[in-house]
Order: sequence, then structure tokens, then C-alpha cells
Amino acid sequence: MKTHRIAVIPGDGIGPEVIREGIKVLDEVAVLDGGFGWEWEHFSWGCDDYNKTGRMMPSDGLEQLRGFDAIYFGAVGDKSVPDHVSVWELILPIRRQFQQYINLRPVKKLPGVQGPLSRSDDIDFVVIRENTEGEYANIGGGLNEATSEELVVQTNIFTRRGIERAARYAFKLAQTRRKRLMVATKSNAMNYSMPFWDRVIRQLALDYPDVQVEFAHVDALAAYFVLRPHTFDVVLASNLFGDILTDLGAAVVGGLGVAPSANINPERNFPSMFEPVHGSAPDIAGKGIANPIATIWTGVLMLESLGEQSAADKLMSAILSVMKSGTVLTPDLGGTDSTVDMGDAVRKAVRDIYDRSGV
Ligand code: GGG
Repeated sequence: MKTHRIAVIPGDGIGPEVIREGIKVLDEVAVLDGGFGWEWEHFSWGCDDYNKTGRMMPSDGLEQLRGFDAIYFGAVGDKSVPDHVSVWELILPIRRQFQQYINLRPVKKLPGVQGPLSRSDDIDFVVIRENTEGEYANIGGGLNEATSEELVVQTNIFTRRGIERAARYAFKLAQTRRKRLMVATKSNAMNYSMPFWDRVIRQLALDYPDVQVEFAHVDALAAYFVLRPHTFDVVLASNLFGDILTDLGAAVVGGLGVAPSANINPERNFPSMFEPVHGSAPDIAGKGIANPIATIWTGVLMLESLGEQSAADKLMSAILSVMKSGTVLTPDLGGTDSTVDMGDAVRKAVRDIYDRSGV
């Protein structure tokens, strides 16, 4: 039997609470499936560690992670540590060093979940966010700190290689879906980076004649996400644009509690990392009311990446059936149930699905 070795980084705030439910459900799936097992190794890295040691992860942290089959990540961020420190010293080095240059974020309306928009039951698209360069390039600096002459610069980096590999992934994904690609740009205002981004993608589009490509300025695209979200299939965006658009996408389908994501190293020469889109949500941390669906759904993406498609399909069906029934709802979805209640409900639904399938 195959054993998948997973590095678990629950992180900060609600991270540990939602990851606990994710593991509980994924353990159940493995037992019922019978064809694979898990070996979870926990890493306590995060803001608490930073306050004790001055580091978000040990100096050899990436070395420790390198040999795992995948990383299951909760959330990062606490008010005791500046956000640019916590994010830049934990999650971004993992994405960059492990060449997780695809951030795949499904935006899908689940049955039974009330989004803020009417007429929106058929929302089902995927945002491919370029994940290692663009606006998140670690290049910049400042001068004359705390004076009236203070200035800072932060440089965006766009490389042909970086754009091409993200775009190819998006084109190929579109080919497996409804063959439509919407590209977020801002070439009217960012007059070097975005015309280049557009040009490279237009050239690449010639290799995918079956995919219908459209470009939209990111500000207009934000409006389209609200006005006609059902029209999208695959959306390709740079790092920052993709980050912003996917929070909006999550809001459109019912909130960050139902937004999964995968940081993918397509070549598989490093582990990929699976994390909910949401952050540490300090306002509700420790109350036991965070919605674990995003993290459990993230587990579906992890199963798919590990080649466990049948288990992934069954877990997704379990999530859909719990959401559709509407019997268990965390406060973000308008109910009063707890994080554990929701995890238990999905676990039970998984059992029912395996029972019915006769495995
Ligand atoms: N679960 C993901 C998380 O904690 N994200 C924190 C965050 O805002 N990261 C920066 C980014 O994704 O761009």
C-alpha cells in the first residue's frame, strides 16, 4: 500500500483548527479507500515560533520539507508579527524555492451555499495565479527613512519564462474544461510589464487554437466577477491580481470559508503545497467556529495531485452533499454549527458515499 508523506504546517490563528478537521476527514478517506495511507509530520512553524526564536521557520526549514510528497498548510499571520515578515518568511519562500509557480484556485458555487448574488448557481471557474514572480518579486528598497524625503521602490519582475509556464498551464487546463481563457491585464496603465505579459500570452495562444482567449483590464474584470461570474472558465492572472481576484471570487460564491487553493510545482521536483485561500482570521481564532470546508476541499486538490482521483471524487461528493443538505452550517454560512460539527458532517458523508459505492 502506498503511503503519502505529508508535511503539515497548521500555522497561525484558525489554521490549526481547520487543518485538524482536514486531517480527520482525509484519514477517514484513506481508511475507507484502503488503497493508500498517510504519514503526517507536524511542524509548529508560525508567529508563535517567531516570537520565541526570531524565525518563522528554522534556517534549514526548506531542507526539512523538501523530501515530502506534499505540504498541507493552514494559515499565516498574527498581530504580534508584521504581516510582511510572517508572509515573507514562511509561505512565500516555500512557494518560490519549491517552484510552485501555479496557484490554482477554484471558484465554484456549492449547492446550498448562499452567495451575495442572485442568478449565480452555475458559477464554476478556476483562477490560475502566477505564483513566484510579478508584483511579489522580492526586489526593492528605501531611502531617507522617517524623513520628509523618504522614498521606497518595489519592483515587479515579469520574465518570458515565468509568463509562458503559467500561461501554458492555464491554456492546457482550459482545454480540459470549456476551452475559454480570460486573461487579467492592466496594459493601459502598467506600460512595460503588462504589454509584455499580453504579448507573450498572445504569442502562446497560437499553440492552443481551440481555446478562446480574451483579455480584460483587472479593474473591469473585478466588475465582471460580480456582474457575470457564470461566464468564466479559466482566468489567468499575475501574482497580485490573482490574489485580489480570488478573494473577490471567494466572496461571490459564499466567502473565504469555501475557497480552496493549491500551490503547484508542475514538474514535481519539489513538493506542492495545499492551503485554503483564507488567512489566519484572528477575530474568530480559538472560538471553534471557522469553516473547515475550504481546507477539506483543499484536501481534494491534494488527493488529485497525489494521484488518488477516486478518493478525491468521493471526498468532493461528500462536501457537495453536506453543503446541499444545509443541515450543518458554520456562522459564515449563516448557521451556528462549529468547526468540528462541519468536519464530522463531511466525515459521515464520506462514510455514506463509500458505503453506497460498495468499496
Ligand atoms: N492560507 C493562506 C494564508 O494564510 N495566506 C496568507 C496570505 O495572505 N498570503 C499572501 C498571499 O497569498 O499572497
